[in-house]
Amino acid sequence: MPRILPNMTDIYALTDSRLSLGRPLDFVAGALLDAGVKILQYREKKKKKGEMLQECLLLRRMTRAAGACFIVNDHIDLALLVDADGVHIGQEDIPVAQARRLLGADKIIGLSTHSPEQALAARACGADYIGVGPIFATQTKEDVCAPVGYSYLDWVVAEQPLPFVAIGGIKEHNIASIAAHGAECCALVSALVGAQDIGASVQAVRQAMGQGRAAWQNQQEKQA
Ligand code: TZP
Ligand code: MG
Repeated sequence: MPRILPNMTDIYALTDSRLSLGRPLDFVAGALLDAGVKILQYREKKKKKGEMLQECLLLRRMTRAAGACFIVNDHIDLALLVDADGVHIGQEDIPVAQARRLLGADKIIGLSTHSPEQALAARACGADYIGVGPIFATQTKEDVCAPVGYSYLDWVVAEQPLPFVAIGGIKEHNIASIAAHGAECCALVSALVGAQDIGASVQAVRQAMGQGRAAWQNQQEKQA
């Protein structure tokens, strides 16, 4: 039975200090949480472990106070040390089965996937949710694979039961379309932490997503 990722709807925000317009993490995370974001992932690729630990402690305090889920990218040790809700790992990181041995049964493990084969494997090895993408081209991730577009997303919506989050190049102008393909949760990095007004950006993204969801639900009802 997959663990339930709380709040796996709506917006999944990721940090990236390099895109945050020089603003400190507490400001950026505070703006996201004040705007009602309920899943926050700490994702920093270039920092030293000691600084990352301090930042994860800060985000654990802030997410707990806000009733939000806190996920750490890549670093199982940091997730354990700060009692995060879980980790998010990629295809080339420590495999899910080994991550599970370290994390125990109660922590959430998310796995990035780029193909139906990887989604099926994620389920078989006990991932709790999958990342689906990159849907569109993105500058945010180094070593990113080619965009998977809507074809993989449509397969995931139709064929696989794990909770999932769509990711990669998702912004206010295209999120309605992703929701209209059946995605309930979208991960955004640059569109949120890089916004001048983070709260306004969350609201705009949420509203566009709501329109896409309504279109998806209409279409489902017509087909029923
Ligand atoms: N995994 C797949 S694409 C991506 C990650 C972490 C980066 C997404 O960033 P953005 O700025 O929302 O395109
Ligand atoms: Mg990784």
